[in-house]
Amino acid sequence: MKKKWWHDKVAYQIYPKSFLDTNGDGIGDLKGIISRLDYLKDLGIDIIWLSPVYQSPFVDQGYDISDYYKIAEEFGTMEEFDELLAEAKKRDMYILMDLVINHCSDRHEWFQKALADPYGKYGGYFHFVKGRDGKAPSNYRSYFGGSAWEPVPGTDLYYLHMFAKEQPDLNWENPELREEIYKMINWWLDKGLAGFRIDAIINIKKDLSFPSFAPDGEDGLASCVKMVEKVNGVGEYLEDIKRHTFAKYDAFTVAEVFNMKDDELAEFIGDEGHFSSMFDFSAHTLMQGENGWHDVRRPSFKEWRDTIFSAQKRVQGIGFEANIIENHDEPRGASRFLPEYAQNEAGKKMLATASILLYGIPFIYQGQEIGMTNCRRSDISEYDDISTKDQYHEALRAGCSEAQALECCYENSRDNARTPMQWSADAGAGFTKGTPWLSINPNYVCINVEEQRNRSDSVLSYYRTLIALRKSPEYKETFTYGRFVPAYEDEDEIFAFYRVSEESSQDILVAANYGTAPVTLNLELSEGKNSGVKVLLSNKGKEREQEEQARKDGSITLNSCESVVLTF
Ligand code: TEU
Ligand code: CA
Repeated sequence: MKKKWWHDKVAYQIYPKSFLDTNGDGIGDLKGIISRLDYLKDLGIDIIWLSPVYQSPFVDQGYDISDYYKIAEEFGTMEEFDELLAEAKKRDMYILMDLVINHCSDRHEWFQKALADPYGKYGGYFHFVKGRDGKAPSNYRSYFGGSAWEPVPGTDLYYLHMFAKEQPDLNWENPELREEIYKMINWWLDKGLAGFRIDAIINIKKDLSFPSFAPDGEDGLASCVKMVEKVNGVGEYLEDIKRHTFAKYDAFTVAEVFNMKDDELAEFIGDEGHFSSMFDFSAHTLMQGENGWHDVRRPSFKEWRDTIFSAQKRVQGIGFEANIIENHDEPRGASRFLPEYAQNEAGKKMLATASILLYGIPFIYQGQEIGMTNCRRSDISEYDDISTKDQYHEALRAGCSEAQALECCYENSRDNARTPMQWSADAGAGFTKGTPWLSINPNYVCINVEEQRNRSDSVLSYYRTLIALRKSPEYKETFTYGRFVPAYEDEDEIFAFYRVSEESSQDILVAANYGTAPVTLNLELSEGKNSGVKVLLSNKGKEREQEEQARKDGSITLNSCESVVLTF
């Protein structure tokens, strides 16, 4: 594998609206981000991904862009953005923006002009398609519910929107549109961006005959993802984008790809792949319900572990995936992946250990480093997220009571991750002096940065130590390039793997006990190697006694919610 500048980096996702508000309007802003760069640097972060900060009506929280060349007023100015770039650079940090090019906002000038003249130049920027028998061109259901087609007023045309109706899909078949997008990407890269996180990109390729599919719900519609899964040829677009933009800048790109075909991994993220990296969502997809949040299933610990292990094995020798516990579209990982008895600081550290030390680029989502959790709401009106509202009603339609539907939202809502960052126990959680745009999780009084910052056994301190270990000169080679090898797979409640490096001749074992009973693992040491065991990290501060046991007995005992990182 060719070495790249970003291989050994640790990344952090900022959801700007909820990060830090400096002017009291209840909305996070660029100034807030600038003022916390030192906090992130201290945590060990190299790369920062900003969820969209472009001008937007915020129907889908900035994923509906009305001007790709402007910063949203709510967040600040272009001067402040430039200052953010400069301040990051001073600290050897890299900024990624979110690239949302499958669709734009219906408020975008292109779409407004298209509506005014559907058969003119800008009509061709979108999928304006004639209805069939006075109905929509096909039976697609959008990702946010309802038909993916919306009538174009005053015509017999419909426009396609795979997400909200305020997010019309762009027509990638049109070379003029592609040119416009490339120009825009290069404009940002010229400013000094390090690259992009690329939104929903697999959707850009459409089957222009827009075939209908057998309905998969009582609404008579079929998920639009069916068309995406069937159509071929997205790779040509992706290659074209790369060649005209990213490749010229050695940019780092991490793509949001669902529904990739199995044999396409190398094509996507191999040495010459379309992207630098893409997220491993396998554990998240495993948790999805077939028909929505009301039938989400709770997989067993083993299913979850084996899913992550398969993804790790699959990517070996091909490229680097980006590993996440959570993001702005997912519930909080501590609430989702930890059994009830492990939803505490030890459990959160255990979860972090594996995620950060897996093979790939770790991405931490804001608040994960202090162990933020899902947030309970007592009424649907307290949610903001468009997809939460859709899923709530979907649950009611499927026969759930209001209380049950709310429970689905508590467990799955995207707003769980979008509540304001908990900086302190002050009113407004240190996030705002005004009224927050989305109400703060009441547990901010105990879970917050200020409380954890100088407490040496806090989740935050542990993240700092964990990242420092991953990046330490001694172990960096192994944690970056070392092979992933599963360990103790026949143990039902142990999550364990080796990182093995021929280069540094190091073997590192990472092991965690997700069960309730203690487990003793015999270390697979060759004769006389006991004395060489070194415990690098314990989530319970038990480095010394674990090392003693390993050296004496060649074994390690992990109590419930205990994890260890050791080398031999
Ligand atoms: O997400 C794409 C995507 O597929 C999501 O719709 C996902 O299935 C959903 O969030 C699960 O509830 C990206 C962004 O990450 C998301 O925030 C945007 O809403 C979406 O694209 C549209 O831009
Ligand atoms: Ca603000």
